[in-house]
Amino acid sequence: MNQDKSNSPLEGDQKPIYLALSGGVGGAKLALGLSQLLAHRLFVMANTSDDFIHLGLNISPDLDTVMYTLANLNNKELGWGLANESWQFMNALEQLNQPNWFRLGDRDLATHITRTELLKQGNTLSQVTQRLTVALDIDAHIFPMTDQVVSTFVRLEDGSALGFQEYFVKEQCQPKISGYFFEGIEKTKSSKQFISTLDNPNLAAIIICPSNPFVSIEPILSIPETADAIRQHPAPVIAVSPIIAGQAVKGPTAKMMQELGIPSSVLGVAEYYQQQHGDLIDCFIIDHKDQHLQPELESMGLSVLAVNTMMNTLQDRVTLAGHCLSLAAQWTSEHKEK
Ligand code: FO1
Repeated sequence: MNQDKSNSPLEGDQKPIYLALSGGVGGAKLALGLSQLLAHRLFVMANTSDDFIHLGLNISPDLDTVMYTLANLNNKELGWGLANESWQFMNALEQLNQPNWFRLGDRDLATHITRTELLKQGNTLSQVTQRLTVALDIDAHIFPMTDQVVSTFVRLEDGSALGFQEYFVKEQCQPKISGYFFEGIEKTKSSKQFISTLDNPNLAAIIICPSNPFVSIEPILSIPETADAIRQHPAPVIAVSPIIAGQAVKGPTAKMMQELGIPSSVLGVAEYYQQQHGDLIDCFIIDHKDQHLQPELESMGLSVLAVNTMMNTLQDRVTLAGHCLSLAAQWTSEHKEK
């Protein structure tokens, strides 16, 4: 079992390290590809504004998806939770007429019970996550974006607000949204691992995974001082588009874009990031189906690479991860003085 989970630069290890910002499924797929190439040299900061308390348990869906995927324990059919799951607990709960819209598998329950108990004992979410990743024998360093509580809400057309899991799971993303907000974000601080990863002289690139730009990546970048700290870092910031030919591979990204009045295309994603965060992103990886948009993206000052971004197989994930690393190296050699 890998016991070395410290975030300090490994002694005598001058090899580059990489920071990935990730939401759930799409982000976890790229993180898996990166972890195959980098092992302990990969640092994954996951969104925690999807987190909520359900049936008294602290659920951290994106941390869980990244952890289970990197441990190769993820449920590939569902896209969340653990493989080889059983549902005795849910069946018993239904018999007691308790809410069953959010499904907790019998094996998955162990994670939520452990997290809840360790948090109750006074551990931070970062400490809990570190214990879980060590126990699951994951080489990469996975940590939450913050140790404070942040909660995503979507704004509905009638002006009311709906908690993210209720919108996403209970309502299956059906209601039209007019916006979203992250309750508590202004009081949060970046996790210590984020700061120590940015301070690590071996940090070679920051990779924005192909996760939902609005409700997965935006909460991370909205933590006070986070986007500025990333922008000021000399390493390139590489974003991988979550949109291919106008469609999201999975999840409500394209639907949300339409409802928010943002064109559902790689251009819409790039323009959104630029409007929110200026010149934060240096390089943009798009699918070759969107290659015709490359000149327009380049005119926005982005270095663009068009490749296959559809990650169906493990090999697809590793290949895309390899493109991220090569693009980072190329950008760095061309921009020695950022
Ligand atoms: N997603 C679902 O669509 N239905 C569920 O019942 C469900 C349960 C669940 C339990 C634990 C967990 O960590 C995640 C779970 N998810 C479920 C996934 C998750 O809520 C969403 O995919 C993310 O929040 C979006 O990134």
